[in-house]
Amino acid sequence: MLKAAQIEEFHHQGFLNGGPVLSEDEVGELRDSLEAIMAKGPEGFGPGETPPVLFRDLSGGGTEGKPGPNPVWQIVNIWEASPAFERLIYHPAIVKGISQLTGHQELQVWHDQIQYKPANHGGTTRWHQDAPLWPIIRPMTPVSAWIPFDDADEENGCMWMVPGSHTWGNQMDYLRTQHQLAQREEFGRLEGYTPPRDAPTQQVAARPWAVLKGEVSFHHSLTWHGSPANRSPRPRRAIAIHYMTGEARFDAKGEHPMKQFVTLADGAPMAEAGPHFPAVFHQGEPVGVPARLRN
Ligand SMILES: O=C(O)CCC(=O)C(=O)O
Repeated sequence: MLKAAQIEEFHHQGFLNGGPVLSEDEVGELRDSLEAIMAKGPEGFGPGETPPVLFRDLSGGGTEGKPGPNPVWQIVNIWEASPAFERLIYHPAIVKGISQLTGHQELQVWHDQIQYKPANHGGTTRWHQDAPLWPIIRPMTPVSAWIPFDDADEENGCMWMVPGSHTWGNQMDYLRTQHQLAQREEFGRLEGYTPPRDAPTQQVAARPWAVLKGEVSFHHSLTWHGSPANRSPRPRRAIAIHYMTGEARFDAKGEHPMKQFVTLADGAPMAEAGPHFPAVFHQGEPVGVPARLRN
């Protein structure tokens, strides 16, 4: 359970460390499962296996389907390919935290995504906001959980955040003008933006956001965030789990890799979108891990 002061901090800053949620053993199990999937690679899934929805290098530096020299491996819906990750999306402390921060009693998974920055040459995740990248969901999905499987710090490419930026609206056009920021030394140098005059936060003060392995960090879907390159000898492995509230409706105009699984009419509740979007919180309680997945 999050305390009232933590919830207040989240609403003020747009992000929050919710504390440890995974034991060493649980982190170890998730790492093993992730490494097994990395070893298979995007093309390594056999006919009887369920692949993740996307498995690609996000850095943009590759050609002809090959990764670039500084990859950021993105695996979307690893939960569909790994029982350990499927258990994780139901984690009671995580879904309770999302419920407290959104004030919603019904929650579903929108999608998850691994971002894996390999040791020594991991790439950059450019400054962005999440919600504008999700145009098939209305209203905007409010809060995500981010859990690292390595201590994530400035050296291995932890996320950076801008406190208060979740109150400034959709600023993706501005953030795209800052996509040259890639390395740790320069990542905080956002320039040329003035927050709306009536916004509670008037400074653009980017800061590194270190999170220990097995802790959960929550961020609002409009909080400015990104993560610089990993030049350290340690990998930086993490998952973001993006949740939807019971308010979410399908917007058929937009495009998104998850759209292929939605067969709803425009404006229909995403609660009816089917098995790729599992319910994890119902009537104010965690749904719990399905029986077939219990150890
Ligand atoms: O893992 C990262 O560095 C970035 C994750 C991210 O962009 C997100 O959780 O929305």
